[in-house]
Amino acid sequence: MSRFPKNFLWGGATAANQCEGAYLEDGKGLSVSDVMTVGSHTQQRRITLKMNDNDFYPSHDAIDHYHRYKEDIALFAEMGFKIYRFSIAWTRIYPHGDDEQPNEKGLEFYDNLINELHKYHIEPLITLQHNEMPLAIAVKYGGWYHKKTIDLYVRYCQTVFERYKGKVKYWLPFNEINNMMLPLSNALQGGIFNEDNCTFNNQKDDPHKRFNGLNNMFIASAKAVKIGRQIDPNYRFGTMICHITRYPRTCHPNDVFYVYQEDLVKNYMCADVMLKGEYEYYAKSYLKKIGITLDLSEEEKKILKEGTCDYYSFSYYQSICESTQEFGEQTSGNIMGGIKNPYLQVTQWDWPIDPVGLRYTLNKVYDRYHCPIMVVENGLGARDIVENGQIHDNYRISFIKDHIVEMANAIEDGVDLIAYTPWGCIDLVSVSTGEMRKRYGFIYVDKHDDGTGTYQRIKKDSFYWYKHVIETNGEDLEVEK
Ligand code: BGP
Repeated sequence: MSRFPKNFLWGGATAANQCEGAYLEDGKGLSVSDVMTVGSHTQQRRITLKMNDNDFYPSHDAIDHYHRYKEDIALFAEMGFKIYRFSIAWTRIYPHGDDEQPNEKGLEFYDNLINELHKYHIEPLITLQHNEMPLAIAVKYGGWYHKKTIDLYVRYCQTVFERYKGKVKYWLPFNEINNMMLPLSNALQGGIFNEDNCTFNNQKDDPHKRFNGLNNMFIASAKAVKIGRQIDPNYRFGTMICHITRYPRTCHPNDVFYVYQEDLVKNYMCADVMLKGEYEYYAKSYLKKIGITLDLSEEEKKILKEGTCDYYSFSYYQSICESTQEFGEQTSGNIMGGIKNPYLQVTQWDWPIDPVGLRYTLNKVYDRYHCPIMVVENGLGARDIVENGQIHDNYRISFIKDHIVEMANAIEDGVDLIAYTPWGCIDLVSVSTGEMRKRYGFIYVDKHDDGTGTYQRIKKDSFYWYKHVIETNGEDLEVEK
């Protein structure tokens, strides 16, 4: 008997800027991602604000999903997907953010995509901002720091909520909103460019702007949720948190308490605002400590309370260790790394592999919120080798298998886990490095870091394996081909 509930939503996840390409087609405007150059594990991506002829910008063509979505969705359907997480590129709907009318061609594209999903009974799960803010909003208004951006975002949401009414149930207002706790999210998420040229990991930071930008995102999310529910009472909204599970590196009480506070601020502060509708005591104390005053009126506080989310969703790739003491060896990770955990292996990109950390996280989160939970990103970024037209990615299978086992354990623990959408179910552009060679997919795409390739799609061994997992509702995790 499977430990997963009968209606468990198995699927996969992507984001428009990392897969669609067609970056100026059918009226689309430039997004903040369109000005990020390619990088690598050792060379940082640059954000150039004005595009240079000599630079390569991977989002421009990506994997050409814009023209190949039918083929891609047919492959997802063949694996048996019940749900597909994708993002709407804001710049296809309002190319500059403040255009008078929405761009009909952009709306049509997502009409077609959603209809294609319904053809195969796949539930859409839509992210409304996944690193796709119109660049024009960043340049003209200063991104999320400006209150005007709240209205522009809410108008964009209202447009798509009305257009796709009755066809969509699950929405995510923002991808990994808590990344705004870190300076590297200024440009890509906040649309806050404190300098013309910078690198992804090293941006000039003005914490006052960044935290007020985040505050404006909360208000925008709550307003959108309120309006969304009026448009279609069946809509369900979720948080999307980049959950970096943390362990104290030693059992020294100072380490334990330090990590406890880090965890509250970095992992829970944003979800608390979006699910409970207010800044918690520790969040107020933290902001005070770092000298931030929020521009948050009484009226806006009321809005936060009225527009809380229905479920908790998060990305989970790895855990980190932290300490108040100096430790030499470090590891990388999604958005941030930490002290090396001696008990864990790492991926080729130096991210620790920790399936039990997923069970631990699911339990902690459920204990706190008691609402349905979705794991909307998880997976292994690895180099794949094509041999005689085949990709034998047993390393990916074992990574995902181990995480599925721990999700099943968490369900047995009593956690209300309803969905699993592994990241990059089809190979796509990496956000941290801009590479193609860092592949997550069950489907290989013949596209390379320098932009060459045929775009041919090839089913990896993990494709057949995941299909079998879905067929058996997670009961049989052994390799089948
Ligand atoms: C998350 C982003 C995704 C995705 C993922 C993997 O932070 O939401 O867009 O890219 O990380 O990261 P990377 O692409 O850097 O391997």
